[in-house]
Amino acid sequence: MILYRPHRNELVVEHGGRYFSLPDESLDEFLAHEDLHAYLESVISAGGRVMPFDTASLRAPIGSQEVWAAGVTYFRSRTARMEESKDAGGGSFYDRVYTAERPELFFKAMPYKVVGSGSPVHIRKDATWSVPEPELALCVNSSGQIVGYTIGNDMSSRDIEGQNLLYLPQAKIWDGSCALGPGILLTTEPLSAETRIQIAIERSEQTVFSGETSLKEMKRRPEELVEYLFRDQTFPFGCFLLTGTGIVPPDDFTLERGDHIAISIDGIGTLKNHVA
Ligand code: DO4
Ligand code: MG
Repeated sequence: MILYRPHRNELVVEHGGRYFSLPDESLDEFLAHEDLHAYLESVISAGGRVMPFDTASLRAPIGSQEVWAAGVTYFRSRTARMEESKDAGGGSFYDRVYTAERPELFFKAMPYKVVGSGSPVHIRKDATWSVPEPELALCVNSSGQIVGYTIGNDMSSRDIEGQNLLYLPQAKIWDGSCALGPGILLTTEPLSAETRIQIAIERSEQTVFSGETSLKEMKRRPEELVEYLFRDQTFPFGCFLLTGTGIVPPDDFTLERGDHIAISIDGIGTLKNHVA
């Protein structure tokens, strides 16, 4: 697991419960290593350990990478979008993209807009129906190889998206609308289809929504999404790609300021954010 220690702005490798510092190395440089795993082994065997540190608040594990997202990759997402856009006649678009060969991919965030675990996410002031979208995020290097995984929150304004499909960028992009973390699980092995994605939202210490899905519910393969994203597009520093949500709260649910959102993915950890 690669973590970003916030105050020192330092990359740290967590391995077997111990922390190994990578001073003077940015995530951009780190991801550029041709054989990342051999490099990691050399870091670990060279020692250079750091003391355990407070992981309650971490910088988002991102350097200069753009963040992109896939949509309607789970049946649950298709159904929810069809419902929210039915008055605007958008329903069939979601059904069609769910079954189409080409996936829905959209731009989500510049790195400076991404928050890490422990930092606040925001809801739009002009939105009335706001939800978190818990998603597996792929960490992809500049060659288009998936080198790791993290957790993403694709915060969304469902009322704005439902009014008109052309409002999608406004329903998806604003300050504090994307969270990534807590760290990057580095592996070139695909994650098991049994991997669970879970979310719990607490308000005044009560759980007001919880949900769960697993990667076997995802209709598209991660490699397929990456292949489309890299068509005629270069990412000199690599990129992050959120793979879509399979958990949608009931239609009467909207986030409120002060809510605590915890998103967990087996093998990766928990991304925690409160709504500011
Ligand atoms: O088409 C709208 C976005 C869908 C999305 O973000 C998702 O399915 O996760
Ligand atoms: Mg999404």
